[in-house]
Amino acid sequence: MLIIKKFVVLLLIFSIGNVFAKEHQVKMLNGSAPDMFVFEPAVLKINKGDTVTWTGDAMHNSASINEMLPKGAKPWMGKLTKKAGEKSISVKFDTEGLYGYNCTPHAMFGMVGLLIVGDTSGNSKAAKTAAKKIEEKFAAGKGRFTKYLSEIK
Ligand SMILES: [Cu+2]
Repeated sequence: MLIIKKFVVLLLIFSIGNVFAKEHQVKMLNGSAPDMFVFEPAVLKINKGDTVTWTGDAMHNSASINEMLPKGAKPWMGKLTKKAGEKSISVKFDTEGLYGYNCTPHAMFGMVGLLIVGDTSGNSKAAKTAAKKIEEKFAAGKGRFTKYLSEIK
């Protein structure tokens, strides 16, 4: 009987954890200038344990920016795809903080995004400083990081 009770409790804990872990999607949009090559939403707030999947066509990818990774967080890089049978990059976030990422072929055009995972107090200052430096080198999409950072409440 005790074993069954323990099992039920474990099962409950497991399913509650799953209920709270959400799946999010970031799309790649390609509008006309100046909205070419943008991630949508470019600023996404999620909880620790949530997963983000990027969707779009294969000329784009999603890659973490080293200077904008919270301490202990794993870097990622993977392609976007719409092809049947192929999977776009998907990342589960287990470390809280402010993340910056880009599409490596279009980083120079300001194809960047921000992820706010839970509490960002650990690295938000460092990530913001890095973002402003990176933004100075953009050939297009100038000011996007500044705009995105201003959207963080
Ligand atoms: Cu791109």
